[in-house]
Amino acid sequence: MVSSLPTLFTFATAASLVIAAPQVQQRSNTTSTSCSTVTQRKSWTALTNDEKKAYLDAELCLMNLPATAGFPGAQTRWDDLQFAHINSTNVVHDVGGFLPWHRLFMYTHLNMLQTECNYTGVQPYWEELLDSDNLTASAIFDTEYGFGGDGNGTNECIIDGPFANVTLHLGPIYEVTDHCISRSLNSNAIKWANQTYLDVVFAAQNYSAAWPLFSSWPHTAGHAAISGVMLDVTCSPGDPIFFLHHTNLDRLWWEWQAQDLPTRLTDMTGQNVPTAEYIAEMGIYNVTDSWLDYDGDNGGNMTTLNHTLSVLGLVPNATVADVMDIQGGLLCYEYV
Ligand SMILES: [Cu+2]
Repeated sequence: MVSSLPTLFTFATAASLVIAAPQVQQRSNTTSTSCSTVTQRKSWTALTNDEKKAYLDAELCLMNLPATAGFPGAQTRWDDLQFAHINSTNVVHDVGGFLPWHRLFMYTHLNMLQTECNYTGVQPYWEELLDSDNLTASAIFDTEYGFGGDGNGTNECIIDGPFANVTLHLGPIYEVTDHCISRSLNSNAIKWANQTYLDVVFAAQNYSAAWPLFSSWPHTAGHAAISGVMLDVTCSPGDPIFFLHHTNLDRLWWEWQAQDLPTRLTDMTGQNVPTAEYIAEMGIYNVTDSWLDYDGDNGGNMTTLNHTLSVLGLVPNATVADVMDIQGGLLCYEYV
């Protein structure tokens, strides 16, 4: 038996909203290429220490590169990446495009590591299932070959590992403030990543049934288990664990898709606008009509394969169709 759906994220409503409402960009056609060299994505625990170090160093590189996108409040490339999530929050969560957008966001992050920080390794994921009985023993918290451990003190700042001295500039929510990477490990929340919940998710027969389950259980698990910055619905990419967590979610979605190919390469649906309840609970902006005019779904509130996915120009806009297949051309990877 599984318990009822957990609340996705909880936090106080932002006192001041200083970041502009979502920017929209015209879609630029993605050049279609074929997938010939398939790259691998591996569990963090499958990397050698040297490979782990290379990934952690590349993340630090992005955190130290100056911002170039012109986003308000962003000082570093890490901030630029985080801003694309912050400013997209209300159109990429609690919607059908949730999984496709985050798939493109994982691609964006890896692309920045490769092109701006000379990273040549694989994208790792956090295999949360394996840590669902013993969160604090996870290898991802290693202080040398991992992301450091729990937060400490009233601000819950992390105090060890490669990112202990990192200053984030965006957040909480839509605010612009300097703050640390905070965590508050929650061993109860990681249970939503366990086999009991995965079995329910994988039993879903279509995307309509599956996406809310992915969102509620394996998705919430990692965010709430790490907590702190990771529990901030807009700013969670400030903690580099975000990218291991969402790559794992992407892996799970792909495994679900792979259970019924090719049908699930085109199975897309869901609302384009989060529920009013979700918007109020999260304290995020309402979605404007201009978004619905622009998003590729002809003004309707149902996500289609034509739906536009934007990371605000960090990589060219794509459509949902462009990311349905992880070896479709734009994307070219496999999970091992
Ligand atoms: Cu997100």
